Amino acid sequence: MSVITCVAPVNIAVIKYWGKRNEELILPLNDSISATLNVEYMRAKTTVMASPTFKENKIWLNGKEESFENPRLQHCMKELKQRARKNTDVVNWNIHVCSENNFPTAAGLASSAAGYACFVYAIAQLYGVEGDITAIARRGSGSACRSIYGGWVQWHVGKSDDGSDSFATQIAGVSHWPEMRILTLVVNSSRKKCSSTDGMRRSIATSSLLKYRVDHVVKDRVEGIIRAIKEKDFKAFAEITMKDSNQFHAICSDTYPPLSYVNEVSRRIIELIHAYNELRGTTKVAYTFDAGPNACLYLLEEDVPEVVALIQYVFPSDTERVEYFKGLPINPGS
Ligand code: 2P0
Repeated sequence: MSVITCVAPVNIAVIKYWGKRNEELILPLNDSISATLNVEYMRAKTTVMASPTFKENKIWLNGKEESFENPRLQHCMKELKQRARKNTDVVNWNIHVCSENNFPTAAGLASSAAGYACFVYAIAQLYGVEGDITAIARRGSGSACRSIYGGWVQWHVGKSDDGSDSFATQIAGVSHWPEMRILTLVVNSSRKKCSSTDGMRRSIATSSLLKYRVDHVVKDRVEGIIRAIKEKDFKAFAEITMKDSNQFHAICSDTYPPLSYVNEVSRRIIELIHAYNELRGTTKVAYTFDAGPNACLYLLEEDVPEVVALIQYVFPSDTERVEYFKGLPINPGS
């Protein structure tokens, strides 16, 4: 029997991934950029047991047994086995996997990113896989490749048809911008109506704005935000982050039938942040929204107390169901 337990945090994209050019290989239409949270906060935890006595592979997610025949799991397993260190008996044993998230699953809070990053990392440890594993995590869920690293991470679109150059690299480590914090406002923790995978498929089929973004917008934003991160230019970073979030949700509206992930509370948060930045005379906070109504705020440590107080005042949690996690220092992933 061999047992291993790993944790992997969620990542919050500032340049969004939305749309695949190859569904089977999970190859994106554009580069994306994110920061990986501190592993103490929102994370997946996965235990993998391998034994010659196990009769079949099994997986439990948050205590509920799921099918191991899921094609994405199978793709990851196939690649991990191909890359396994030779002469490892454990590769031929069946495995039992238990994975749990300490935050709402499939509520637009990057649960699949943390889950697949953790699954791939744990089995890579078990099999003695060496070298880059981000492209393997990508086969589970695109955004999972970014949760393999801590700090600031870029998932490269790649040019090849086989996906060999579509992997993630670290732009800067966690210690590069130690004052940065992420505040997560849980507006609604129920499961989203349309999964990211289905939503992307629909956007590719119907949204001309998505094509415009890929052809004319993202490249400059990627260059601009990498520069802003490297120079720790919060104002430039925040502006690109908010614009990219807004464009992603504009693409959702441009999709037919439209995708609607943000809600009235999300829109009030957007207005509040712009009003706050105006009042402070400079950009102090950036919002970003993924495929759900929950807001992620990027801000610097010195502004956390005032912004948390403001959020509590405007959205008392008992009436608006806006909870907040504490300020999140961005630390290395597993
Ligand atoms: C992101 N999202 O960059 C964007 C922003 C949602 C909005 O990555 O189909 O769950 O498994 O590759 O990774 C969600 O996409 O989709 C996502 P699949 P995934 O974080």
